[in-house]
Amino acid sequence: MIRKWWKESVVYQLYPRSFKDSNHDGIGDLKGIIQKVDYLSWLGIKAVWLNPIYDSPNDDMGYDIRHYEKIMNEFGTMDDFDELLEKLHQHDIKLIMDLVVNHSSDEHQWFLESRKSKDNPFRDYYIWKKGNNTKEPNNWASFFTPSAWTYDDNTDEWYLHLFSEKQPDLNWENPTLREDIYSMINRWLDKGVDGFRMDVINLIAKKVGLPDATKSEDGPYVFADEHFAMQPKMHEHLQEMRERCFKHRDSMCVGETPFVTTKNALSLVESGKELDLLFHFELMDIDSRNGKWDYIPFDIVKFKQLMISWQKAIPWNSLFWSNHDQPRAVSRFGDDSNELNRVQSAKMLGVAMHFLKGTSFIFQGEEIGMTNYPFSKTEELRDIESLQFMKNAVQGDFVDFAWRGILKKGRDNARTPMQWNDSLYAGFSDVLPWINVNTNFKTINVEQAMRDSNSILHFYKRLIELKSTSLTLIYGDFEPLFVDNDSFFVYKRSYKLEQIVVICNMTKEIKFLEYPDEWRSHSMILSNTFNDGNQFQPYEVRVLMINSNHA
Ligand code: TEU
Ligand code: CA
Repeated sequence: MIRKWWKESVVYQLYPRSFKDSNHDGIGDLKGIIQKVDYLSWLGIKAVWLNPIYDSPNDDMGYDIRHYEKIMNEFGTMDDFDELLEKLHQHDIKLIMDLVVNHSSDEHQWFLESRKSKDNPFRDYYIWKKGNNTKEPNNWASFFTPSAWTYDDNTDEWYLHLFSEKQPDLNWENPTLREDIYSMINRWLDKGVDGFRMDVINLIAKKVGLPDATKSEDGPYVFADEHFAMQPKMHEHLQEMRERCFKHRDSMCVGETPFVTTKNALSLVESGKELDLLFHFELMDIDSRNGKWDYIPFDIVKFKQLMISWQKAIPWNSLFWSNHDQPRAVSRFGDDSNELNRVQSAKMLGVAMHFLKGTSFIFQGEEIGMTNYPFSKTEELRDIESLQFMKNAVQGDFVDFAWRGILKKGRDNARTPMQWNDSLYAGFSDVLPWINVNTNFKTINVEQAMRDSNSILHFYKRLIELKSTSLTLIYGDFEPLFVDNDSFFVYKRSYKLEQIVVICNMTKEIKFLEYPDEWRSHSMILSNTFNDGNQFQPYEVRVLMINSNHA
């Protein structure tokens, strides 16, 4: 067991645009975060992952970077950043930055040069290709636009963008580009940054020749993950990056790796020569049928199978229910239909996920059980993914299906302002925010939760304390129990003589579960009811310390 700070730290994912506005423009900023470091410290957070704060036109909310070493104007200055970093470190909190190097903004100096001419020195920083007569070079679809290619008539070639046309993919086959990326990373690390969350980092290598996707999906454009995800050259690039940037540092790298599976995940994290951690998407796709918008209900049995398989597949997981791309966990996997169920299911979900083996990532607002937003008109949407989808829906006449999908799975659900108190705009700002505050902010906010000892917030504080201090919950072995039960998620964590059992009734019904004899003597270390016995309330969670010497 090799101890690492990032194995013993609960990470708080902070979406700066929606966290706290300090200068009355309705947009969150770094000075606003500085004001809240004491709150994060009180919560017991030991690391913060900041979504991108770099200069950006915000076509994709900062995931389209125009300058990798300048702070986005709306968020403040590099002095603000230095002050934030110092304050976090003073509170013994590490800082993980977001590294978006699969693509840049089309307003990045590199791309402005690259598109000037075919023989420009920066031409090969990006992926350009002649078309097929007047058509795209291949049939690849983009995450955000129908085709992954946009024609540039200045040089009569097309450029590749797996995301929006304002996010041209960088050409990782170009060693000069790679050198520029590594020196940028090293300058951030030399400033004292403690690691990176690496955006779609397993997409950086594309199959040579960029062949057509072979999947038999209907429609002119097809998702080509077979040609741009987990390619062999990706491992070479990650190993080179590790060697050039991270090898001699006590840093953490977590890769956001769509399409990764339990079969190939180990290749990214086992050697220590590539990533420390990865985010897989299999839980995030659990309620999707044909794509994310085709929502199907959450299936507990599938959830259990998936989580158990991932606990076994890699030695160290990343544990998260949601992030800035996903709907709110309590609305999606819990029950926000009434106050009791919201509170109980949020607490149960927190334990179910975060007491598993791995590094816990808590998304801002999860600790107070923030819910999805009741969007009702397109003007309320801000996310390029949802806006593009709604545009396609209007053209394709499937608006009802689109609204159902956006309400359930739209990324804006996670991006409404943090709810600090019951004042206008929830204490996030004193002017109209860039996106609507959730209508329930008067009852769901940090100040209210602070006053209520039975709140999700106080429960999360205790949960975070246990996850940060118990060697059993950090390093203990994982053993699934009652595997075939379709209502309870039960598992044991054991380390040396200590055994902790987690029992979650994941349903909204009263359910029964008999304790095995060896659990008879136990103490309750965390619960959302403090009942005992074989009857479990809806969404009841219990965490037992088994007194092994009385076994
Ligand atoms: O997300 C990658 C990604 O796959 C998501 O776009 C996901 O497929 C989608 O959001 C599901 O709804 C990363 C960032 O987290 C996301 O915010 C960016 O939009 C994207 O990359 C491009 O940088
Ligand atoms: Ca602001």
